[in-house]
Amino acid sequence: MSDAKKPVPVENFKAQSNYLRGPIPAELVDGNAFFGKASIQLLKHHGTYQQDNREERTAREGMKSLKNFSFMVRSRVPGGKLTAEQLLAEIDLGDELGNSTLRITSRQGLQLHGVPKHSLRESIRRINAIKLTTLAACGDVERNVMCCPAPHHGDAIHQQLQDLADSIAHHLRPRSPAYYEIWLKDDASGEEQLVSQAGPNGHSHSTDGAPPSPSADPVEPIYGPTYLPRKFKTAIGLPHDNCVDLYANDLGFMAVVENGQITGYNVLVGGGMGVTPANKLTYPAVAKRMAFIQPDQVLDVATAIVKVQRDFGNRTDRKLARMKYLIAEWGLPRFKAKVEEYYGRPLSDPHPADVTGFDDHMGWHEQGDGRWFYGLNIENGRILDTDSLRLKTALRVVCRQLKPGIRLTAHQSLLFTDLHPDQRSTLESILTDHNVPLTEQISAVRRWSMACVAWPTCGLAITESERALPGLLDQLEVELARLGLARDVFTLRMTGCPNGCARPYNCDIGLVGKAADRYTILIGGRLLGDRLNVVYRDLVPLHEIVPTLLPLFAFFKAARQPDETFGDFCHRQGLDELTRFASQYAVPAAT
Ligand code: SRM
Ligand code: SF4
Repeated sequence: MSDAKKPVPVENFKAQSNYLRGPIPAELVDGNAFFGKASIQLLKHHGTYQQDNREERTAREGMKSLKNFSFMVRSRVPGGKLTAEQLLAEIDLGDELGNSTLRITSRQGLQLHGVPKHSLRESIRRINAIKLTTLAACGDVERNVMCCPAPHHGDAIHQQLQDLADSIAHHLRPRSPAYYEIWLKDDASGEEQLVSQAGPNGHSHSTDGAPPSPSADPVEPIYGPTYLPRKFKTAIGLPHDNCVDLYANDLGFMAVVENGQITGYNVLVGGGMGVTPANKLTYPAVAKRMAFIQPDQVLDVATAIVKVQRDFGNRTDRKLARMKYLIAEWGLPRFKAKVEEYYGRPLSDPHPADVTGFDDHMGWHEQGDGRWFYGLNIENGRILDTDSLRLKTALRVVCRQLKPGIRLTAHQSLLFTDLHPDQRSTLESILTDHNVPLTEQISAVRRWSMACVAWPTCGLAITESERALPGLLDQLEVELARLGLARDVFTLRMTGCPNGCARPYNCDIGLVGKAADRYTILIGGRLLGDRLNVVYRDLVPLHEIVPTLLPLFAFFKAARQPDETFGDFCHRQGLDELTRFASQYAVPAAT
C-alpha cells in the first residue's frame, strides 16, 4: 500500500466521528427523511443502511428523480440462535415499522426492510429490548459470526461451536458507547436501556491481543478509532458439515474432531466473494489454510489476525481493502509471520483434516436428547404472507403454540428446535394449513438454491435476484425431472450484482447479474465451497439461462461417473469439452 495515496472518504468519516457518533445524533432529529453522507457510512456500524425502494423513484420533468427513503435494519445473530419470542418480535417489527416482511440472510442474520427514518430509533430499541442487537451487523468491523446451527445435543461439539461463536462475537464487538447513547438512552431519565451486554457463555479467555500494546486505544482496544479498512467475516464449521461455507470468509475456524472431542481448529484466512468487474484487480477468493491452533488460542489468534488487517489492510482503495488482497500481496508465509508476531508465538501448520461434507439440516432430525428439530426451507429467506402462502402467519402460530427454539441457517432457512415427539404432527399440520410447503415437498434444486435481496431495495442491484429465482427454478425443475436428475443435489445461487451476497462463486452453478436482465453463468464449484467456479457464459438474458444450462445437464446425465456431483463433473470436463458438447447438443423435441 502506497503511503502517498490518500485515505478514502469513509476513513475520514470514521476518524472524525468520535467513535461512530459523527453527525448521526443531530441528523436523527433534523426532520429530514434521510441522513447525510458521513452518517450513511457510520450508520452501517450501527446495523442499518439507508435505502430507497428503487421502483418507487419518480422522475419529474426537469427535476432529479425523487427517492422515498427507508432503512434496512439488520440484526446480528451469532450462529443464528434465537428464541421463539425473538422471532415473533422481529416479525411484529416488520409489520409495525417495516414493509411487512422479515428476511433471513445468508449469514444467519435477520433484516427488516422499509423502516422510515422516524421509526429507526424505535426499531433498534425494540430489537435490543428482546436481547438482540444491530451493533456491528454491518460496517468495517467483525460481522455476524456464523456457526453450524444444528442443535445436536448428543455430542458436546455443537454447543462448543455455538459458545465459541458467542465468545468471538462478544470479544470483537465495537466497545464505543456511541450505540447506547444514540439508540438506547432513555431521553427522559438519561438512563441507558437494559441491553444484552452479558458476557458470552464463557469459552476461551483472552487478553485484548498479544503482545499487549502500550498504545492500545482507550475506547476501542482492538479496532482503534478508524476500525477496520473493510468488513470482516468469521465462520466456525466442521469438516463433515461445512454448512457455513467456511472458505468464503475472511476468517474460518474448522474444528478438528478426534474421539468425539474438538482437539483444535484449522485456521483459514482470506476468503471473500466481492468483485467489481470494472476493476480488474478484484476477484473472488476461497480462503487459504494457514495454521492449526488449540481451542484456548482461538480468541487471541482471531484478535491478532484482525489487528494485522487493521494495521496493514488497504485504506486508500475500498475495492482492494478486504483481507484477501493483503494476503495475496504479501503471500501466506509473510501474512502468517505477521500474525505470529502480533500473537506472540509461532503457530503450527494446518492439520490435514479438511471439509468433506455439507448438511443443510432440513427436515426432521433427532437431537440426541429425545427431542427433535425440523429444518424448514424458506425460499430466499423471505418471511411474508401472500394470497397463496401464509408463511408469516404460520411462523407466528408455531412460535406461540409450540414455543420451539429457532436457529437460522446460512442458506436463508430456519430450524425449529427442542420439539417433543408429540409436537411433530402439530408442526406439520400448522405449516400445511397455511400452504407452507414442507421441506420434503420441495425439489432438490429449489432446496439447495439461494438468491440475494437485489431489487427493489438493494442500491447496488443491477438485475433481479430474489424475485427472479423462483420462476427460473420452475423451469429448471421441469427440465431436471425430464432428464431424471430431480433428486441430484447441487447448489445454485443467484445474485443481482457481482458483489456475491449469496456466495455465487464457489457453488455448483452461480448466476451473477452483470447488466440489465443479463447474467454471468459460472460452473464447476461445489457444495463443499472449497473451490471457485469459472465463467461458462457471460451476459445471458434471464430467459435463456435454463436453455443454456440444459446441454450441460444432458452431458452430465450421459457421462457422469458414479456419485459424481454436477460441479465436480463440470470441473473434470473443463470448459472446452463442455462447450464442444453444448454446441452439438440438439434440444429433444417435446413429446
Ligand atoms: Fe452483502 C453489500 C445484502 C451477505 C458481499 N449486501 C450489501 C448491501 C448492504 C448493499 C449495499 O452495500 O448497499 C446489501 C443490502 C441489500 C438489502 O436490501 O438488504 C447486501 N449481503 C446482503 C444479504 C442480506 C444478502 C442476502 O440475501 O442474504 C446478506 C446479509 C448477511 C448478514 O446477515 O450479515 C449479505 N454480502 C453477503 C455475503 C455472503 C457472506 O457473507 O457469507 C457476501 C460475500 C462474502 C464477502 O463478504 O466477500 C457479501 N455485500 C457484499 C459486498 C462485496 C464485498 C466486497 O468484498 O467487495 C457488498 C458491497 C460492498 O461491501 O461494498 C455487499
Ligand atoms: Fe445487492 Fe449485489 Fe448483494 Fe445482491 S449481491 S444484495 S444485488 S449488493
